[in-house]
Amino acid sequence: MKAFFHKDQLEFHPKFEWALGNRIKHPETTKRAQNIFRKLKAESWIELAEPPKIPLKAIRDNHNYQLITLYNTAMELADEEAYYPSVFPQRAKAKADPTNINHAGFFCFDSGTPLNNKTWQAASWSAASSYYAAKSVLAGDPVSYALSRPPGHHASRDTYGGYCYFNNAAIAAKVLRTKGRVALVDIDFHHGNGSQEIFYKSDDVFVASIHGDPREYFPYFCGFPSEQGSGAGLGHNLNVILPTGTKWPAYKKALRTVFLNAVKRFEPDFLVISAGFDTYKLDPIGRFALETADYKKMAKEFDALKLPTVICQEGGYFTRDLGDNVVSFLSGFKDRK
Ligand code: Q9C
Ligand code: ZN
Repeated sequence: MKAFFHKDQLEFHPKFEWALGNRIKHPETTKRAQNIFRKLKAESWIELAEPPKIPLKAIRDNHNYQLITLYNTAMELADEEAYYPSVFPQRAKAKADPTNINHAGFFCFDSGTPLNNKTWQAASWSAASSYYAAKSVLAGDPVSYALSRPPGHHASRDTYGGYCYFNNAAIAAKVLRTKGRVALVDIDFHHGNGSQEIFYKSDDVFVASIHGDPREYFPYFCGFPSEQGSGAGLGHNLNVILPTGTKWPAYKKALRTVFLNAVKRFEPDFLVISAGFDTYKLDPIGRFALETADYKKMAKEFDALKLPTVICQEGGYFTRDLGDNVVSFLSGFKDRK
């Protein structure tokens, strides 16, 4: 199985985030990616591959040029400087100017997702990892993994937040959709609001997310079962909420009876998995209670669909066990090749 990762994804070091007025250490560290990389390297059946540069068009297919311009504006920040917007215009009259870093708040929806002079570099290489993972699947690989860090599922066409800048899974889904119907399933602890928004009106991409209750957890404002898509996309969006503390037996039950049944009914040709591991029992942010071995069991449920599959890394913040959790998950697809 190929695993895509580019070293420059490590150049970005968010230092802190604001959590209810407190300055806390940023959970989305380079150590996360390094831990995953080290564990992948130890597995002989995993082939690490460095992606080439992503064509700008592949980013622009998913994101407004203003968002790209903003990240390029941030490249002019001094080393060690980071921009955290503190003004988030609501229904403002003035037009946003993404060449002015002080307008970042127009595109940003939280206080945990800083911009600095390396954001563009890391985020575009992260997008490249998932873009080429999707390309490899189109070229015949049954399953590919993208070590996409920074993560992506909270980023929409023109907004960033939740540690996400470009929606890596959506970029992969758009590559695959040129050749058929795509199911994008999101198993991160948090609702994948960006992916939902990007494909909300699409009838050829089914988006399903299984997550903690948004009334209690990020992103708070979406991820409810009533959000089912609109226009041609009506019925092609699914949100499943599980209670705090959920363990594998209850997770599996929801996965089989609701989640996977809906995916099968859609009859997809390809599968994209937004794979977050903040559902882990020791995760400092997520509040489910899955164990390392559960990720292999979960992967086998997806593997049984027998679809060409792209797996994109999302969250997971208990760094010590993150790589083990990723390898456990990927091993559930091992029999296919
Ligand atoms: N003090 C992903 O998992 N804020 N993003 C949490 C914790 C945002 C998580 C606050 C969590 C975003 C990709
Ligand atoms: Zn998450």
